[in-house]
Amino acid sequence: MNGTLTLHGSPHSLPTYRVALMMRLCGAGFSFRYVSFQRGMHLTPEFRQLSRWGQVPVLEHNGHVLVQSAAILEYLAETLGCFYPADPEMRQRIREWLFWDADRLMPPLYAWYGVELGRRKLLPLAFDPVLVAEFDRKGAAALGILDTHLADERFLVGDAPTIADICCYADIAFARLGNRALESWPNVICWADRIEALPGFAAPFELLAMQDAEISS
Ligand SMILES: N[C@@H](CCC(=O)N[C@@H](CS)C(=O)NCC(=O)O)C(=O)O
Repeated sequence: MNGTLTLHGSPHSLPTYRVALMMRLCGAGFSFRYVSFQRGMHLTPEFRQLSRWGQVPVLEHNGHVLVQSAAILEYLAETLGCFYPADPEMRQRIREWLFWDADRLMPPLYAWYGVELGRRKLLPLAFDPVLVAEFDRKGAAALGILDTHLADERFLVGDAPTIADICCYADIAFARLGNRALESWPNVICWADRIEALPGFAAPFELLAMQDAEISS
């Protein structure tokens, strides 16, 4: 691969983690630029120029500026040639998982992390119990779908890990950081173990620090 990869994001950001994990599992070194929400770095004109919706993650590569973690995973899969089978049918199924994740899995599971940070007073967040019950209902429904699929499959698409697995796995990692044990979904736990056994795997805060860093392959 030509050119350097620069990831802008935060260790507390689930979508930042999935992009970092992808590069790590592909053995691609990258520079990390920490965007501190606490210091309002995502609101600065410099950052807004880079990220048109003002969100992390942003990946810079060879003059390209990429946003939206699932789209970044597709770009990296093509560019680095990993976790992406060539078969168009399989790519279609992978894309369907990426969209399903953004719609159904990531929102409630990431919300659990926010609830936990608020509960521990690490962030000034407080959620109405009705809202938390809704996160629980939606999270359980999505995990149930994942668990049923994984009852007979080792990975989400085909018999090897793809970007669909990396994308959805990040939600599991953050659900656990949100103090959810997930024992009601045993197939999800076994699948997560398989991802965690991949060479180069690193957990969110092992991979990214609260400061700029050069992360080697
Ligand atoms: N769908 C986006 C979600 C990105 C996202 O929600 N980023 C959050 C941090 S995890 C953010 O930048 N929030 C700041 C804001 O929206 O002002 C992706 O997958 O990249």
